[in-house]
Amino acid sequence: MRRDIVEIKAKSVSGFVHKAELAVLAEKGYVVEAKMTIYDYALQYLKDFPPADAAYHNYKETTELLNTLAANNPETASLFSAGKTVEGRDIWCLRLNTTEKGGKPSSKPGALYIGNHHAREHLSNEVALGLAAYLLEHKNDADIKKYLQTLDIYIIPMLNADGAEYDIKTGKYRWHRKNTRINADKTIGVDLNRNYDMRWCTAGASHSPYSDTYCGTAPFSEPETLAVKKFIEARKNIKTLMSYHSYSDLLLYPWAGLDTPLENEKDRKVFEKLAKGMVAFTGYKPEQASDLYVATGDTTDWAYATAGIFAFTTELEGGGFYPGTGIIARAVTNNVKAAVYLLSVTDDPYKVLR
Ligand code: 0X9
Ligand code: ZN
Repeated sequence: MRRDIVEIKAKSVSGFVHKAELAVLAEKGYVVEAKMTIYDYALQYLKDFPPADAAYHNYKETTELLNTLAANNPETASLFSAGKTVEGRDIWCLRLNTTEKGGKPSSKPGALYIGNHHAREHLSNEVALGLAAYLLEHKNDADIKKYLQTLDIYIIPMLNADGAEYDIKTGKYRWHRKNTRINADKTIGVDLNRNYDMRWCTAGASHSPYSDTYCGTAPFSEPETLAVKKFIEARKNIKTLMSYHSYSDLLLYPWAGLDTPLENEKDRKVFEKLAKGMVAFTGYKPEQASDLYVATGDTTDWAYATAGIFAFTTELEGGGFYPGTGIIARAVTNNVKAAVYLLSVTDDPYKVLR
């Protein structure tokens, strides 16, 4: 007999049986109330990075760190949910602002940093978390203090929390990019960086659900991108945005979906100047996003076109999606400097032209 009883209650038992045993038990009059494969049972307990990459933060650790940062800095930080993912996880947003907390509007110029649009780009969560930790650790430095007092800073480190968890949940990386929407054909995921409503799905994106660049059934069909849309539409004060991705050592600016330069020459010059200011710290290559490849429906084109936000994509370093833990400290240090530079111009990005 292949049975392993784990728990005996008054009217039921739970444990492990070989699937062939189920019929034998049924014959004896037992009723199976619930069952799952031993594989699914094990999955419930894995859900984490491989041991060598344990320094990366999974969703639970990300949530805990954000809560700790907010709890330890109540005069500066507040944590709130910007919406829910497909699977119902909270999309956490840490706000740094010495006067307004939570969802309360602010008229101070705003900056928004987002990580982990793409599931397997775990370094992007680390950089966003590292930025949050740095700003709070240095809250009494003269320059940082000024930004915390005069700006409205938002950090959403793990937009695609479902995808990030899905990528690690077997204990081995799955190379997953998209969210975890179950599509009509049962394939998994929509590419969140093709789901924004800007020239949606007209180039560099696919209508095929199995594609890694599947744009979804409609613009903003996904709760994660819809959360960003609502977030930005509710906060007209946001002037700058950084979306962290990996990997290519690049700093990209609109257009992503058109291979011609931004029509507004003044804005194009601002983008170029700001990019130059940031890459001085990272050593990344600044270029128009479409120089990498033309792709429509990304965060930055939409944010710039609809809200006039100076929105950038950073393609972090590391030479791969899983560059190990050794890269984290350096990537955080340099990208924090670039992010602080972006804060230094958020009050009036056009000042770089003067
Ligand atoms: O393709 C993307 O969404 C980004 N690259 S990634 O390897 N992280 O997936 C690039 C987005 C910028 N847009 C364009 N290059 N068009
Ligand atoms: Zn990406």
